[in-house]
Amino acid sequence: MTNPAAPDLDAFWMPFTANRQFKGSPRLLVAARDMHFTSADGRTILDGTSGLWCVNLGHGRQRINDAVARQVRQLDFAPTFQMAHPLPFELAARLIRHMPGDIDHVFFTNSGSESVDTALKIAISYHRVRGEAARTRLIGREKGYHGVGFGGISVGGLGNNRKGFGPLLPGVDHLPHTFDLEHNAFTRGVPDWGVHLADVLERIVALHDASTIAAVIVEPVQGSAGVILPPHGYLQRLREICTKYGILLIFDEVITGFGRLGTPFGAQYFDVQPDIITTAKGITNGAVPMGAVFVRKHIHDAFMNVGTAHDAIELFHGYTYSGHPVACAAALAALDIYEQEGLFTRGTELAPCWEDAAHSLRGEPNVIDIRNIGLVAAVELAPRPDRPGSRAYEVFTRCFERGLLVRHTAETIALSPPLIVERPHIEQIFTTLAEAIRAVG
Ligand code: PXG
Repeated sequence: MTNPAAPDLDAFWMPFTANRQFKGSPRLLVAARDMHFTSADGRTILDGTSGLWCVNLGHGRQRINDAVARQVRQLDFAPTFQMAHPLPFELAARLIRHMPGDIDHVFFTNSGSESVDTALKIAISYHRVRGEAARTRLIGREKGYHGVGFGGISVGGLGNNRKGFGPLLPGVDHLPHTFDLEHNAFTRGVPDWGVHLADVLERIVALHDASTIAAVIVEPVQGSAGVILPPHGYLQRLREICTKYGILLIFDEVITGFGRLGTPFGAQYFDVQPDIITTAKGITNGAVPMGAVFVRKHIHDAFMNVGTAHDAIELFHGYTYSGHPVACAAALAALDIYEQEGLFTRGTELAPCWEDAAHSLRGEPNVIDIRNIGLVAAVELAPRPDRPGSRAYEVFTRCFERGLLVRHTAETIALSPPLIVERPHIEQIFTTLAEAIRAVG
């Protein structure tokens, strides 16, 4: 019989992974509870990253597990195309109570990538049903990560995720990113410098004409690119320019949603009203794949009031698993926990302690920047001239050996623990990380 802790590693083509390197020295996780994983060799690993930014409530939540088990026994699947079951209606009605402003409808997907493609399609289609069919251009941002669909990589701004895949979507332009060590290194929270970078949107509008632009999509805080924060006033400025020209503003909140910043969504943290919000990850606490796209009233209304026949399908878009019963059951149970345990806002309480702990790493060898917001932090390391990225990778492996899971991309170590994190965990995270940085230095 195959040992489940030591399977044959060959056939699984791993995502976003150096497969050959990994399979030479694998790191396997076999169990998880609350703040910790258990590794295949029986060690306890503190989860400093909520899995991949998704297990916001901590691992193995009984309420979610029970709900999933019950649901799969009662109704494993039901279609939502011209048919339905009660759960997505119940879930949608409850979710929109936590959304900012007049966001009042939800389209369900299965991942962040699908949420992004759905949002981009809704944006283009919205203008079309209103008689502005020329508004098809999409504006993303350098260093943006919007998943891996062709829509998402087209508006995304990470070169490695784009360069291998041909010409991508036509009619896409990009805002500049806001990463700047010269002005903003070691800023606590949101930096002061850089609001003028939002004004580049005016130039993009002048270049293409507003009548051709459907939407601007940004992450309120860029996650995958290594935690890049919007300068003070930057998102407000984007909002003003979008409003001025009738362009939809999409916030991709796959990471910033569900309490990560200490508010239910990033839109509330920054007090900026987007037209569409894309989500995934924390919606089910990562237990079952699910995503959701939230839209403001006027967007949904535009599709319902176009004057087409009552029996016409309003949007030719959807997934077999949109509103899947098991995903809905997991999301409803997760929502109970967010609400009952106050986890949408717990980040606000812990943020000062988290910020101090993160910035205590200033002065450690090769640390050239530290960034933080809510329960997110990033430590930027000086690249080795001959092998960029190798330092962060070594810090990551050393942390793992010492019982801490961190995330590394290029020269950034990113941290985003479950929102149930306690002060001793925070201390352990940054002590272990500091030791690893010194050892690798
Ligand atoms: N948008 C944003 C803002 C994301 O962060 C996606 C879309 C895509 O979601 P799916 O569910 O299709 O993967 C994401 C995903 C990391 C990391 O460590 C981040 C993501 C995924 C995996 C790793 O930075 N974000």
